[in-house]
Amino acid sequence: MALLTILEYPDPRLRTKAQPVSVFDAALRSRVDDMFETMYAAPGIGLAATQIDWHQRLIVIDVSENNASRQVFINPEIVSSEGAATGEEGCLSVPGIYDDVPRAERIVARWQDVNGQWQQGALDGMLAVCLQHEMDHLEGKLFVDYLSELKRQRIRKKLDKERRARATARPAAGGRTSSP
Ligand code: K1U
Ligand code: ZN
Repeated sequence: MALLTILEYPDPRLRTKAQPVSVFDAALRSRVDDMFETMYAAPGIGLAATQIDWHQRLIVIDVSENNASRQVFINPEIVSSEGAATGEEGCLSVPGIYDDVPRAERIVARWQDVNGQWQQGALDGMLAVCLQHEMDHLEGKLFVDYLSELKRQRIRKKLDKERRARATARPAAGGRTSSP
């Protein structure tokens, strides 16, 4: 298994629209394992393939408290939705930022499993919110797109500052460090 790099906002690759998965093979199952490992390590409750720069319609989610309920959604579609639920969301591609996002409260979704079998289910609560968030990723959409331009500007500045601070504290591989 491997830990994958998660793209961070405003990386333009996060805006790529993902293509349908058409091959259900061992390589796909290995990719799913790597995505779960990366998601648990982050830590997070969901991860879309877009976030690891793989532009296929693949999502992993585990909203359990003990990492014991892995769910894989391939080529997901929302069949119907009802109700409105606005709640605070985070995103591994926008680290440390949380804000309110309007979502449907309940959804009926269909998707393929790792064997290519179609599944359908009625989802609510955190699972419904998380699947809607992850499906946005597959369209190249981020939760910050629901916020004002002013908030997005502030978020970009904050993340930029944090990235610069990280780069100063730990120079990139191959970079020189000054001696005391
Ligand atoms: O898509 C992502 O970047 C994952 C994201 C999913 C999500 C969270 C909240 C609402 C909607 C979608 C995250 O997992 S952010 C981290 C997070 O919420 C969390 C991390 C550890 C424990 C519990 C939650
Ligand atoms: Zn996200």
